[in-house]
Amino acid sequence: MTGIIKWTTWMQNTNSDLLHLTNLLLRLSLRRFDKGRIYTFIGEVVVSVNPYKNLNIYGRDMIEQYKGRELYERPPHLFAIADAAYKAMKRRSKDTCIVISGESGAGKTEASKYIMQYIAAITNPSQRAEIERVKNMLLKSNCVLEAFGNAKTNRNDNSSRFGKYMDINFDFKGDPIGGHINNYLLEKCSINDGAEFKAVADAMKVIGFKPEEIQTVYKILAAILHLGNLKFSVDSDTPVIENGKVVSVIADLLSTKSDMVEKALLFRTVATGRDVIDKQHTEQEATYGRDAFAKAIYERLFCWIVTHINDIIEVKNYDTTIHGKNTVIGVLDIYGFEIFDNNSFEQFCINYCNEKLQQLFIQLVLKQEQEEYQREGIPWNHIDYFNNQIIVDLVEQQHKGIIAILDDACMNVGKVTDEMFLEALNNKLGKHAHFSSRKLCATDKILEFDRDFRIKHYAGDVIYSVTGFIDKNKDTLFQDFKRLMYNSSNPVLKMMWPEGKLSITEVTKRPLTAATLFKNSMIALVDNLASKEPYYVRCIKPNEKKSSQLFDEERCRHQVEYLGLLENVRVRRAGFAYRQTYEKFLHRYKMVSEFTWPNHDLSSDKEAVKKLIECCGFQHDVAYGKTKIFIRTPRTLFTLEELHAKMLIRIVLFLQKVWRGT
Ligand code: AD9
Ligand code: MG
Repeated sequence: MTGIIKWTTWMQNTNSDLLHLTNLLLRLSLRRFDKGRIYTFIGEVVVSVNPYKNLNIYGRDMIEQYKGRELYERPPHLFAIADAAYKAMKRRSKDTCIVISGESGAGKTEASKYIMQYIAAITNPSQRAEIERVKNMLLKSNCVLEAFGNAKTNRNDNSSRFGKYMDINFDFKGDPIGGHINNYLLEKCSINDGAEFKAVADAMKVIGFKPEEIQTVYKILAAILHLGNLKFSVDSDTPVIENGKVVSVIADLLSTKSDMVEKALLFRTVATGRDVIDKQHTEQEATYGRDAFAKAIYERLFCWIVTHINDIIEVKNYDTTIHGKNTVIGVLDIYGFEIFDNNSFEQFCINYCNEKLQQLFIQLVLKQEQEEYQREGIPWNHIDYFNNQIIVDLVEQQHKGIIAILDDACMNVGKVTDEMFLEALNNKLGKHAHFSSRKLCATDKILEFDRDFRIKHYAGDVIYSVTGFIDKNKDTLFQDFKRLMYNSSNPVLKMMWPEGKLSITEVTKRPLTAATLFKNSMIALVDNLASKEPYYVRCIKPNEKKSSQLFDEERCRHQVEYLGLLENVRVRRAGFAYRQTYEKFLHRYKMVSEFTWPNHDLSSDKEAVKKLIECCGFQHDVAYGKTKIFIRTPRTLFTLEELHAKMLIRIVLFLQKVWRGT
């Protein structure tokens, strides 16, 4: 419990600078980490430090301790934030969302699982079988997606290579009735070794995949592994397949013919005017085609699994005219800011995603908060914060942003190279304060290579190598492979490749590029989150060694900075935890004062609220705006809630007496 009390008290008493804030947060986290207390509150944000060991803090007894309690009543815990989001959804019919962020291995996915488990545990008090079924589906679908979307990386043994946003829908009673998953696939090349084969197959069966579908899934995975073993050599300038046997194995697994697989690997059908010809690949093209094919099959498989799960878990038979609005809690488990030694297209996308989330945070928490104080005429020291909209624009602006410039380069006919893309960046963004490259500042020692460019992100500078940007963005798969899959005799596979039915002369529309697809999905995600009441979980990875003993201060300091925690703290320090219009506030609490219950005779609701607050002795902890009362610390609100509850009981007892005539 002490984590939050000491912290907030300190925050109110000091005017320390940012460095001090960081140090304090670090020291506090370290002390708590040492004692196995991995959670800390900053306002409604839970900061979590990965303990790298199993803690006995997620059991049924713990769940009972948080169920229905107010946020600050119990020590900081994920369950407290899950309960807060659930209560807001249930009491006020508000759609809410929990945004979990942090770097790879910081504990996001574990946190999202505990949140889901908590919600599953506290709902369905009447034990209805249908609700149990929905909950079971939601939990099992998580397990299936992890099996397909996770991989062992050097930063995390169970790294999610996709961002996941899951909506859980609730009925008017607050019981889950279905859900929906959106995935943001990051890498299309990492597959698990199949050790969990049985567990995953069982989970798929429970969710409702048919046996032949499960079999197809495993055949596709096997085919991808075999594609990885396929080798080309060059014979008289043309590529040939070295290990032909592999081709027939792949053809078998994909329910197609060996000669057709071989042809798709070595030739490309092109339309020249009215003629259609088979053009032989170079060895480089064949290798590129093979890898693109393997990645595309994997991507299709993953998307098909998500779609299938969504079909099964979507809300069914809910009549809003009878049952009222169904509400939603969204849980976002998304990759955090990544800075590696070598940063490429994937890191560019991830870091752009984090800029978008930071912008959302600024809009929802910082900007809105300050604007509201101004509107209400509350004295307020303006907090300086860096508005990262300029970086979001640098990446996504139409015609002028990096993605638009990349797409332009990819549209060029003829051979476009990564260097040409970099040249275009230099020409168009040369004067941008957040962009630089070696060509633009030759004296900059940090920019070591000609192929590098640097973005000054809100979280720090990241140097990206342009190598691979064009290929990864185009993400082209020769139409021949799509036709090959569409003509498979396996109906599940065929269904995954509908555009394979187009003949070469019909294929004219250029598919959207990878970066544009990612950008569109990020814009949609942020719009969706912005419509909900957000709660935040910020995960910190204490060290690179996956150790439960080490707290690497330097690494943690960096994370504290880029998770936006300091801005959080500063707003909290200066701000108010709760605000409400005078009318609504009176409606809820008027019974706690004789001056306001049952009605007041003061000149306005505002005056009545002032009287009520003075009666309770809270005048030091509130501010009065034009239309709203602002309460600084949650404790005041809890005390008001307690008084309200006590008065309710007294009123009920009184009424019972009246009815009984005693
Ligand atoms: V990545 O971006 O998907 O690569 P995550 O999701 O942030 O990453 P994850 O939740 O997978 O990290 O956590 C990494 C590992 O840390 C887990 O496999 C656990 O071994 C360990 N971990 C994380 N959180 C906890 C926890 N609350 N208790 C115990 C934990 N161990
Ligand atoms: Mg994860």
